[in-house]
Amino acid sequence: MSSMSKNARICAVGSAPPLVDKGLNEHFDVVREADLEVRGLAVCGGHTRIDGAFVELFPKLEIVSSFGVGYDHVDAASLAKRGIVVTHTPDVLTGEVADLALGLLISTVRQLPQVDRYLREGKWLKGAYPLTTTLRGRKVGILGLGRIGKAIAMRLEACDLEIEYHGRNAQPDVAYRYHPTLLGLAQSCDVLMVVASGGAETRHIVNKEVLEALGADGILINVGRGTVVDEAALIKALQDKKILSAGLDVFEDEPRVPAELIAMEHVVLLPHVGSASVHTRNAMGQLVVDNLVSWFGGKGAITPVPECQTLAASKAKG
Ligand code: 8YV
Repeated sequence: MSSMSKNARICAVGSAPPLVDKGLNEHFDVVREADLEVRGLAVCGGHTRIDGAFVELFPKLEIVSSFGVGYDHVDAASLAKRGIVVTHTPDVLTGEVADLALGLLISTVRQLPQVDRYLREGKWLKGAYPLTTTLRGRKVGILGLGRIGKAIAMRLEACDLEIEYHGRNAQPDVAYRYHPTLLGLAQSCDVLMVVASGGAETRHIVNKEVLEALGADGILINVGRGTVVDEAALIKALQDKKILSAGLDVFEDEPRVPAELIAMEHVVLLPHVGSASVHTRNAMGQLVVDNLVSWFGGKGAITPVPECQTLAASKAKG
């Protein structure tokens, strides 16, 4: 790496995985506290909101390299206005999260964790596990047909399932039926697969009305962000049997999960593990480092977030 980047001071925010720590230390002068000379942030997890007020602590800041494809903890629009580029880690986790989403759907419908517990508790010796509901004949509504949504759709097609979707816009190159409203999608489907990203725009859009529209056989799967679903409304819908079940990898106030959900035997709950394989987390971590290395090597950002793409292109030095 050029001496140019070794001279750049980077502040590591949150708990960086070992590979990120190693990469940062190899290429940069790394600190853990705000410092007037910091030119880049490496943001890995944690609950710090990276907004205009936070970046005032770093007057020389040029780039924020964030771990994860979702970046609802970063106010990218306001940072872009200040001339700070934000990057994230798309693509490298797409297949992993899509695999998990399919697994979670099958686990929820066929009750795999419950069936596993049944065997371990010795109950099979006394009789067969009760018959479950099925994936056969179901129609899946995808909320958020981006990179991950499309990878999930591809897997659902292989499962011979009908697919429809809702998002900001209809996508002309996509053959699945588009619903201009989320309620319309929920009325038409009996599985709602939430892949949408977080933030003010999507907060609680999956509400009581949407959940009830799925019907008594309805299944909610969420691998996007917990804030997209009104969790209190979901708990009520499950308790009142307005929907059948839910498979959740994300929650409103992680890592806190409501006791009401934990008490429900018929839901499947995962601790936000969508991208959590060694392979994929390493690829994500490498991209956090690579964005900084590329930037301070004068080659621009590799994966700027959409709000910063114009800025990143105009600032690319090489
Ligand atoms: C990560 C995710 O677990 O990429 C995302 O947006 O939600 C997950 O892949 C998370 O970002 C790690 O903090």
